Amino acid sequence: MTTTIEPSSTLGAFLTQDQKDYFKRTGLIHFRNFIDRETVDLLWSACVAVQQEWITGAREKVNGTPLKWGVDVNGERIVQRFAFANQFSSVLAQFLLDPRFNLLLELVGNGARLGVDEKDGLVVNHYVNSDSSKFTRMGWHTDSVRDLFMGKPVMPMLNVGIHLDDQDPRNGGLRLIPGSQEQGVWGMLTKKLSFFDHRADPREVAFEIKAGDLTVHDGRCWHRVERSTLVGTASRRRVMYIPIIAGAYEPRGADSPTPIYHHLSRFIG
Ligand SMILES: O=C(O)CCC(=O)C(=O)O
Ligand SMILES: [Fe+2]
Repeated sequence: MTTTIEPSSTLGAFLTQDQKDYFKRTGLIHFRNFIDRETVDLLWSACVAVQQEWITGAREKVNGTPLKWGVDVNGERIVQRFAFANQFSSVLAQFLLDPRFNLLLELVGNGARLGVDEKDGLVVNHYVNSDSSKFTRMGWHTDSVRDLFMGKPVMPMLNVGIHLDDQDPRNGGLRLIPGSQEQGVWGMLTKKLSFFDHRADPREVAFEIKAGDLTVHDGRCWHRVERSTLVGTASRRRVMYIPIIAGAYEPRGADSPTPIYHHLSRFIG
């Protein structure tokens, strides 16, 4: 049985030494109740409004990043992976101004910032198990390997997850190998076949998630999303990610090219 990690003590006005040490050692941290259920609903409504705009405009990409389209349990078209959602919604943009995000910058150090217009901006993943849904899981990968695929050096990067659904780890959800942020570039390229390998790993841990929780993981850690054992609405899992980035400022815009690995992702699911 996969170990479920314990949530951290509450995120207060500053990160405690214990919280910082834990993150440094494991490459992950889980905070309960970052936002309340009302805010969860508000954020999701904002996502739905963005989705509606993209349906109307038949949008395929944002700033070069392809959107992942799918079909919900009721047959309606949905976006299963949003990119730069914050650039289409003042509610989402405002949310990212919450000063508590700044506390997390310290986990990276000098020059760290929220990637509101870099990488893929605010990503929203919407997993659901249905006959026609294509997005139900994600294979092992490190987020930092995307830098390598783009021919860039690996820069410090964290991924901050804001969870919009409860997730009982016995049914699926995020899996991560603690400590794997130490592996170096060679490990990222050779230890697993990125995005294709879905097999459980004896070292992986799971998360007992409540809607409104926040997780942070180091971009160099191996992680994956296990497909829900449930089907239909009960399998729904929605989570937003905003990166924390350091190094050269590299905003993306309407003319940005599509990263090559997105062409690859058509073949995997
Ligand atoms: O859905 C998740 O919790 C993880 C998603 C992920 O790893 C990614 O989008 O890179
Ligand atoms: Fe990831």
